[in-house]
Amino acid sequence: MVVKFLRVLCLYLVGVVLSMLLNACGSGGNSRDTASSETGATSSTPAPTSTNTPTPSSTPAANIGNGLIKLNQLGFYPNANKVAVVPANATNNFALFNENGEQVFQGQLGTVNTWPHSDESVRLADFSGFNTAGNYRLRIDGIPDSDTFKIDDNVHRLLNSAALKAFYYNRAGMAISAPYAGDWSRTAGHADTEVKIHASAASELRPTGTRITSPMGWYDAGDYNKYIVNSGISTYTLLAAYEHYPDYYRTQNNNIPESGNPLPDILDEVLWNLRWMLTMQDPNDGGVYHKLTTLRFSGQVLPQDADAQRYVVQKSTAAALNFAAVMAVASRIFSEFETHLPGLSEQCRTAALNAWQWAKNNPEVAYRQPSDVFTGEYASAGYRDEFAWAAAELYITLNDDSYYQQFTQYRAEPSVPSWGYTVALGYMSLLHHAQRLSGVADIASIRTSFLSFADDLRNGVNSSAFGIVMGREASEFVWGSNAVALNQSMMLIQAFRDSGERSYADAALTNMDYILGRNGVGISFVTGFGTRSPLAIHHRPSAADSVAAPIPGFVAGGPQPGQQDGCSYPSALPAKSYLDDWCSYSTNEIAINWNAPLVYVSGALEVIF
Ligand code: G3I
Ligand code: 9MR
Repeated sequence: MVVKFLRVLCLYLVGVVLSMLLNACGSGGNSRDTASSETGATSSTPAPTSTNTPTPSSTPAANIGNGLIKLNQLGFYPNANKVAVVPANATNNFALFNENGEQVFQGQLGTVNTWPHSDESVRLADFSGFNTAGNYRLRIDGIPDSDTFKIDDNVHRLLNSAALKAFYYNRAGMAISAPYAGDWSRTAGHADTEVKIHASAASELRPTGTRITSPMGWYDAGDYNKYIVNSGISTYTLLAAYEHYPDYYRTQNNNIPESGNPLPDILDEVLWNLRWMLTMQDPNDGGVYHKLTTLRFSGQVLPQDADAQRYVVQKSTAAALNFAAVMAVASRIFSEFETHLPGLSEQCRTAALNAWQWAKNNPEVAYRQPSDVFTGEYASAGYRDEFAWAAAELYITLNDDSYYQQFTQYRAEPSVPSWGYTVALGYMSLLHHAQRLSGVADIASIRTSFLSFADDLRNGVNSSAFGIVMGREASEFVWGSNAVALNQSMMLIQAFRDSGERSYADAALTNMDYILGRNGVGISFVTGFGTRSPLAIHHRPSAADSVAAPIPGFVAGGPQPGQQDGCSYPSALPAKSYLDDWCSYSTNEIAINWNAPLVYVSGALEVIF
């Protein structure tokens, strides 16, 4: 750990020194040395192999450059909008240079506007009109050139693979081995074959201390626990990615142990968690345990060294409904693969129905953290949104009108989904299946509600100084703010898919630019991707291993002003309150429900643009 800390410190210092040097160069004009250093730094991006999968680079690039010009550090699609944010005091003109140092485009900066969340006055450089593939830098007199970026048809393809691969790296109960993980291989931890029933979960047939087996699943985040509520939205989002873009995912080879079997890799990944989720249902009554956890968070150790007793804790209404919704979706998707997975679809269907029934009989069972348990809570308040979502999925899968009536009973207007508020996921599924729903479904009203919600998101771009959707309200900067941005994009993509209206897809892309550099701190928030990306995520496997670079493909939680971890932050501003340090679990942790929309959105953009 100490060695690791020193390595990261060294890299950081190298970065600072380089950055100072680059600043010095930049202040005297635009230097070609700056350009070559920055080009070198992009080698942290995993390179494609012959199987088109990312080869992780375990030597992190030093975070160089100063990012004064903020843009998507991976780049842009030829046929899509291309925008950078630049300081307000820049001169009026900007130009684009190719790798040979030739100017290929020039334009005028937009008007000065202030983004309140970072208190920055900025102008936009819009070079959407330039669409030739290649490597470029943006130049403005008086400040250092931008990072080198690409204009490329597949600019987010490797990111999409890596974001999905991150789930593999977070698998519980499996050795992560070298052929798939390179330097990040590790031995298995958390077999979860001797999990105890916690007192809060005791029943007549399973009294306190009963041992059950509940293996597999993904670790939730930087911690090693497994939570049903958060698995709900995460697993659903990956299933939806496949359900909406099956052709894209069928051809993706992500170099995981199951690659090459009859299932697309994304479904193999989902299965690892789905099989665990199935074990979380009490077969005696259909209820679902809220979480599988140690009593306290482990130290900064690898999975195999975190061996405290694990428990399943209390059944809850939210867990039952998240479970029911996911099982309903899984049942319809895995019915396509009956030969490879005989009986799974039916098993999921029965599991969904039993959980739904439990929730109907127990509609208000809140999760209350027992006094001896100190890990994540995921205690959502109010379950109408989960009832509506589960009802929508059961209606689609079973084609039974009574579940549509249930959906209408619980339905609320859509909003950006999160682990605690999932109603929009029901809308998303209903819109996707609109063509094959029975006559009882009032698709016109679902569409009207959804598109009006999407219009509000899309219109955010016009009033944003950064030209992005994220940041319509300061309240969007919550714990996991990057997932707010990504889920906004996922919603906009639904509006695009339903209406064919291109401006929704354009708006979705602005938030991907935000995640990858056009943001308050000018970094790419995804490990291993971009010129400057997080090195010290709050992720136990990344922190406790002997590899300098963090595991790639994880999106950090992102800036938010809560600072609940008590670390020392550089700023209190919502969009700048971010710290690339293990200490910062409230801005620099990673989580499955944040990575899942990264997968969905990056894959969708690859298909759309
Ligand atoms: O709902 C209120 C809202 O009404 C209020 O306006 C707002 C003001 O800050 O707060 C909202 O509550 C926040 C809640 O998330 C819902 O967004 C809390 O402040 C915030 O502290 C809470 O953060 C959660 C965090 O756990 C602490 O409980 C995150 O959403 C959640 O993603 C995170 O999840 C953890 C797990 O517990 C453990 N595993 C790691 C994982 C990621 O950090
Ligand atoms: O590591 C924990 C992280 O996964 C959680 O999201 C976070 C909030 O619940 O808590 C982290 O654990 C911290 C604990 O809450 C307080 N002591 C320090 C722990 C991290 O080092």
